[in-house]
Amino acid sequence: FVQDATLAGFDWGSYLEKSGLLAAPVSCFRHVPLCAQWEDVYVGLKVEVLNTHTALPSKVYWIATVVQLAGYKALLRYEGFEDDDRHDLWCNLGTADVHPIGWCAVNNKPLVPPQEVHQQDWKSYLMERLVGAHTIPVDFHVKMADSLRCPFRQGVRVEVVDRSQVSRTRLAVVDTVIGGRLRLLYEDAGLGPSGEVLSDFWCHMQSPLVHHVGWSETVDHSIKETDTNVNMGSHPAFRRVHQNSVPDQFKKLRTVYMGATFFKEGMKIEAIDPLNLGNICVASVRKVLLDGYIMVGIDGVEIGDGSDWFCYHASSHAILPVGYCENNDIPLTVPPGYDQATFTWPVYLEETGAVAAPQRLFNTDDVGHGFTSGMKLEAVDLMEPRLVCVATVRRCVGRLLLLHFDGWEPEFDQWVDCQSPEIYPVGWCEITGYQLQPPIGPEPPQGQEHSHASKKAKPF
Ligand code: MLZ
Repeated sequence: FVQDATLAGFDWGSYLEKSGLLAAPVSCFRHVPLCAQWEDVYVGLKVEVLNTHTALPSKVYWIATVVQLAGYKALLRYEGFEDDDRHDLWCNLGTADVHPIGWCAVNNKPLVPPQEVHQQDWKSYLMERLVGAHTIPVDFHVKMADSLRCPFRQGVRVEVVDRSQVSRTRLAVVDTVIGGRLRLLYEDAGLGPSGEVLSDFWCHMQSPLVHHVGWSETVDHSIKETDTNVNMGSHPAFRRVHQNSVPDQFKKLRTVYMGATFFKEGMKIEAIDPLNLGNICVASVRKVLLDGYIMVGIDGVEIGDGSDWFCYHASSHAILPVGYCENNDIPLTVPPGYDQATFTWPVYLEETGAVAAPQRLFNTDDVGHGFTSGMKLEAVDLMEPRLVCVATVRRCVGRLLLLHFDGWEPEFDQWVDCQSPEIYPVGWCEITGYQLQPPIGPEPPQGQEHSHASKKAKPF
């Protein structure tokens, strides 16, 4: 079920107009291009933009005002149309021919008003309109280009979670990089009859699931031994000289003190189920690794051999103190045999003879992220991490966001961290050239759900 939004006729501008024009601002996403510049981007800015209302054969420009912002998208109104919104156009500020005021003069480009606008004395009209007007920063596009640079190339080796067994990592090689998102090929994934890779994994370079070569050994995490009988040599990503990734290429996690008061094996917690990201479950610390990492198992559904444990860092948003769901009005997924309505932590702890992990070990700091429910964005479906989809923030609880994929059943909803590198502003796919998955089914997104979803794919 993979689609290309542009080919499918999806257009963010008209979609937003139908759904209430609310989108998360670029400044909410710390890992994306222009995040730091975005405090200088607001409604009322004036820019010079390609004039599409002209019969002239050559490129000409005209001045326009930002009348609406939605992620990277700006709704622009050409100077001279005053209150007439019929010619407004959505532009992507990261890609389009949009420039600061003065750019045409400096670059010798003609400023020509739209045909429909009749005004004799443009010079004095503009002078009057431009006095005191603000424009986008001069280095906007330079900053854009800078931030799209990425320390990963085809052929770089990493350690990444093994999608066929989530408790271990596996060596993989970068095949493709788009917008900082990596397509990773496991070193022993195997090739099909026509040379296609049988198993791959996508994640952002800042994802907590990807690490430098040697990481697993360093923190005492299990890693799959590469099956040397599988030869990937005929694939382009493997023909390159392999270059091992190093710690500097990855995001530094906050250092945690692991003294006598750290997580201990057997302690109870609440945790996001890595295979059902919409569920927060009763869970246990199964093993304490090094450098602040722990292995977590979901109570009552574990296979028993540890192969379904999942590694979370102590600073992860995905592990929560006992009582978190109750305090925040989130339905807690309880172990089989328990009833959500009657489950209580004190009784459960007593029955299992376990203790709750102390509250202070968790990173539940409210970070003041700026997301609110109803905001649209582009978000990775982490169960199928190649897909970046049209999504809506459904709830905000502390640093957690519950994301809904437009057009899909609520079963597909996922809890993510507000600083997840796998969520992007509206228009990010257009800028990076990543394929966007449009909402499925007919358009109207106004709150109501449709029922076109197929069954949830598991695992991943
Ligand atoms: N194979 C899956 C794709 C689901 C993608 C959902 N993205 C929100 C299915 O069709 O069930």
